[in-house]
Amino acid sequence: MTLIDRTRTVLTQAIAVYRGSEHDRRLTAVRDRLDEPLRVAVAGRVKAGKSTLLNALVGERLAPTDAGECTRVVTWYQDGHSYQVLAVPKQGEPRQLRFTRDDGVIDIDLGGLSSAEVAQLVVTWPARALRTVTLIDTPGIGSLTEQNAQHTWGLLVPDDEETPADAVVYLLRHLHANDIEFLRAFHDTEVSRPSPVNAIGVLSRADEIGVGRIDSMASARRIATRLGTDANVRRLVQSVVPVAGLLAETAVTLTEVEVGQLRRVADLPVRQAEELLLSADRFAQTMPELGLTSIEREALLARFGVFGVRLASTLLRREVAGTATELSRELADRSGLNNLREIIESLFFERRDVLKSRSALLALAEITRSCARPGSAAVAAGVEEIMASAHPFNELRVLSSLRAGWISGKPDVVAELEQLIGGSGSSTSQRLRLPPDAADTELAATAEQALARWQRRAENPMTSYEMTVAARVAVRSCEGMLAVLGRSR
Ligand SMILES: Nc1nc2c(ncn2[C@@H]2O[C@H](COP(=O)(O)OP(=O)(O)OP(=O)(O)O)[C@@H](O)[C@H]2O)c(=O)[nH]1
Ligand SMILES: [Mg+2]
Repeated sequence: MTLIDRTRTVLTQAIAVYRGSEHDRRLTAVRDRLDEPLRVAVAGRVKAGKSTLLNALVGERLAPTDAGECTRVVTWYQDGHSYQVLAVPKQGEPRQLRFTRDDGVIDIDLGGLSSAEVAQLVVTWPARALRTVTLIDTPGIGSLTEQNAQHTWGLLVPDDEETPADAVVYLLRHLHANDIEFLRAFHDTEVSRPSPVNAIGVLSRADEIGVGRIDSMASARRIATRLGTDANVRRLVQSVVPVAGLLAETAVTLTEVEVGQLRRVADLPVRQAEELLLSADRFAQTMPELGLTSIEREALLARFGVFGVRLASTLLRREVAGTATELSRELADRSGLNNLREIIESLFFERRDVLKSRSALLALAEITRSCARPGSAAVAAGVEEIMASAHPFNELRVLSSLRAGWISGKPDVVAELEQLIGGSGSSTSQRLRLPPDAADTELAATAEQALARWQRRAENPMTSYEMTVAARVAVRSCEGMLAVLGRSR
């Protein structure tokens, strides 16, 4: 039986046990959630660029950025057949809200409610990107009002309810003490503690790191790599990737008009263009012969940032990109968006079932702990049994131990172990460090070798206890891959 099926079975058993109680509805919701898209929250400090990045991931400018009441409300973006916005007030019934769309940006009318009165907004929007994931935009932590911070905190680290998000993309600008504290609390749960299994770090607003210089992304990549190997960070997130969110958002919503405006900059002699783009102020105010009004220039800066204008005009000048489509693709790539998408794919989507089961089992464990009923002990035992025996959870546990630095060994052995149990992605080729198009025979031969190697390590009396436990898990991972490869042949 698959992990999801086992989880569903124990949930069904729980629903029978708690029928007629206050937990009835909640358990049904937890079970339904197993089949719904993965829920990924975008979190981080105030103005870290969360909403902008969310828009880049969706491919539309849905989430409000900058000022406005709505940035202070937890907002869900989910797929659906029609466009609607629902407010869930803290008191009273949920109600539909009116919204308008201007230049692609949606503007929600809270209909007389203040942001403090709204528990959450649910935006239903037919968008391809939302078919596999429901994104949750959160108000910034450490924000203007203490109340806000508590709100987000409550969403991600609830005291009495299941965590609404299955995974989190955590935006870091510079590593801040609050960031660490926040991430710790989010991970302080049963399956693994602390656990980097469901969090990815994004070094956000990466273009600003090199003060908008054309090589800003390279600097950002170096910093992200360093952060990603920092022991404190590794305990909390799986990896840290740099993303220039604003450029990413603009790339995926680029218009022909904007490309036409950028061409004017691209057509300037290089030296003149460089001088014009020395600062945002210069770009906004000098060189009237450019043929762009100050409003147009301000608009370009707001959409691209200085870095983006520099990069995009250079790409056009060098004919790396000729059309809007080409430019959009090039900018999405260079902003780090494609890289982030790949990482979300391999660390979240390919592990969807494990993350879903994990959320459900944590919720169920909480209910059985807080409310005993005839039959609930058997449910609790069932949950325990799945958490202890299901191989994906064992992998997650080893992964967290590795990340916490509890398993020591030669660096290359530790690195191989981490990869083998799915630390960099759970596809067979990623685990075996082979290219994605490797043939099954090659995959199988490599898996056989890894199996033999890890069996020896597991049986070697000189291996430390922690490494022995981890080696046994690695052996099971190899056997699992071989079983799947055998079936497909
Ligand atoms: N240069 C640059 N500016 C960015 C980037 N991402 C966001 N911004 C700008 O930063 C400001 C805040 O962006 P948001 O996306 O609203 O940030 P947020 O984290 O959602 O903010 P709150 O919800 O208010 O906490 C906006 O003016 C964005 O245009 C980026 O990658 N580069
Ligand atoms: Mg926001």
